Amino acid sequence: MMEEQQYGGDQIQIYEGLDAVRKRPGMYIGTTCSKGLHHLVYEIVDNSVDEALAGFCDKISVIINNDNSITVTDNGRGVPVDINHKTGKPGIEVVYTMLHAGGKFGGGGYKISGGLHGVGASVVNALSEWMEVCVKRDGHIYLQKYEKGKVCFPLKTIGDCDSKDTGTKVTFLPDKEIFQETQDFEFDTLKHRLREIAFLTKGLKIALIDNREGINKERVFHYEGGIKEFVAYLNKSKEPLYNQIIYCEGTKDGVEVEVAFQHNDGFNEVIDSFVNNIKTPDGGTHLTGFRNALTKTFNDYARKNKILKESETALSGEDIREGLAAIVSVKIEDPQFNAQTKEKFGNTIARSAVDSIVSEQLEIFFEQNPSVAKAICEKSILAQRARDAARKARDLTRRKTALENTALPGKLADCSDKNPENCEIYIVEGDSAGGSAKTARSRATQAILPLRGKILNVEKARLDKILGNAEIKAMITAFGTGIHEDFDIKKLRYNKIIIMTDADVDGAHIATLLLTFFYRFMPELIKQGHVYLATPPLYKIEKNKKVWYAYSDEELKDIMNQIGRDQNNKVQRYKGLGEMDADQLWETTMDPEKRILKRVNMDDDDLSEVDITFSTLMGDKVEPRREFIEANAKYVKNLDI
Ligand code: 28G
Repeated sequence: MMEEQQYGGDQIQIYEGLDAVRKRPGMYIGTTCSKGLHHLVYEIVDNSVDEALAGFCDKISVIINNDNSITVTDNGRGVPVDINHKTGKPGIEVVYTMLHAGGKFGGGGYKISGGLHGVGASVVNALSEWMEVCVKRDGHIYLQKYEKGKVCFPLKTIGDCDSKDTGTKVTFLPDKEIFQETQDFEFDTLKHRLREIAFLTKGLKIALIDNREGINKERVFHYEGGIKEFVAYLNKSKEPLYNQIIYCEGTKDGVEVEVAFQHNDGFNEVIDSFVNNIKTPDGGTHLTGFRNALTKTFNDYARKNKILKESETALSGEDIREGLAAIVSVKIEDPQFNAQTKEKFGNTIARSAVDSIVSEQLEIFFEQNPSVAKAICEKSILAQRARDAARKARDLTRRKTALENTALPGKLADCSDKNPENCEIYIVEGDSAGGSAKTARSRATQAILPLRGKILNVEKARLDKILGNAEIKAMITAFGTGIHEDFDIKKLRYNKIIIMTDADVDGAHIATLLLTFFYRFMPELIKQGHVYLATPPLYKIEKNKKVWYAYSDEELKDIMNQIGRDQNNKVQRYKGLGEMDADQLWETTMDPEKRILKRVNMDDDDLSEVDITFSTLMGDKVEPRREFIEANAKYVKNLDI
């Protein structure tokens, strides 16, 4: 690839041994659960990515082997093998057996990427039952093996190769003593992060191969368009507002900036931001810089071109970002992460670097593409109007909450206990099931809110229309928390919010509509585990006046085997909640002693993935939706949204 700069093993700086890592793994990789296990792979891959960012590597492969070990290979320069004078050891041994503090190495070395904790390969080695490193360099093939971080034998040459053939191959088996909870790698978890790295590193080809017995999966990620293709991916199940993906890049004050975005015709905003290839879910100054630039440039353009008159109020950032999908990626030599969470990116120079690069290039882009600028401005103006209307509608709901009980929705059968800790609310599909539920419930602690028909799809409506919808208004007032920036979990009137729908396709659809509404308007309800799905039975089995209920086909089979199959058996398939009388509904679905509740989870590490899930499930495009349902049937069952 590129001309190699002069480098010797000397440039590496050394700190301490690896015993500390085995004693307190959490200090180095965060946790020793599944997340920490996967983190090992990212640490090793990050070294290959650094080699790619330095311009010496364009291929990486990651293999999950049958014994759950991982092999990572790159075609970089190969880890140096010459003797490091300070330690008298080969460079490779220093890299793999000595703990390097911080991200910076002595001399000309410059580490750009680096996992959450930026601790590197030696930590992975320390936490591995064994690790094997094979380097091709200067026409030779070198090998060294380690156990729990300790060298097994001095670096040896095991053969020769073409001197143009260079690279590093690392295989490691995570130590069961450390990773007690699980040693199983998840293909989808690795896939997700490797795809992200590939988007963020244009031109880099990353393959993920699962060679475990009975599995034969392979994915290759390679994006010549880099983050532009990332934005296209975020918008894949949406209708773009214009065809181009707007892209700005540059370097200022040592900050390398890359930004890409495109609006879609929806109403949600998705901006993923990264520092040195690491996602910053809480944003930071790089994101602030981008938002400032966007707001300023659009308002300037709209005023200058009389799209917005002098007398009219400026467009807010929120209006301009309606339907925006964007990636903001910066690379900086010494990033300051928040010490506790490692998430907030606090370099002030990053703000001005992003702001000035985006402002400058965006202005030029608008001059050259007036139709795109106009489309975005017009959408923003519509958003502004809708927001004004929504504010009025919301003031109305606010006034209602001020009046508390008197303003509770008429259809709500509230519970009598006033301590929210003890209370739950059933959101029930249909008035007739709602009626049975009202009779069946335990009045002290269970409230019932029946909903008529399908609720509004919040993915397809603007805020003013959503807040005007009767069913949605009823839920907001019943829960008591308010929505969006008004949301206050302390005002929640029920500890459990339970969605109870028919056990059929329509019921599942209504549940998804409700979850979409919760996710977009009160995501904390889901994040804090307050949302549940009720599980009504699928079958009632009767024999000699005895009754059983089955909640799945499997359970039906088990029960039939247990009681013996004969003509005295009566099996009834429930088609809806309405077929059960109040007693049956209580016994099977509502009695806290007997019912099955499923709690809805969401991985808040990865909101853009959740966003893609909802817009795929609820959006207009049919094809991506079918694909999603087929590929993720198991997630729907697990209720991870
Ligand atoms: C396959 C699995 C993981 C790697 C290299 C290449 C060099 C290197 C690695 O140097 C010391 C510290 C930071 C620069 C650098 C080779 C310069 C010249 C390298 C990997 C010096 C280590 N020749 N490829 N480390 N660095 N791949 N893949 O680990 O400053 S690690």
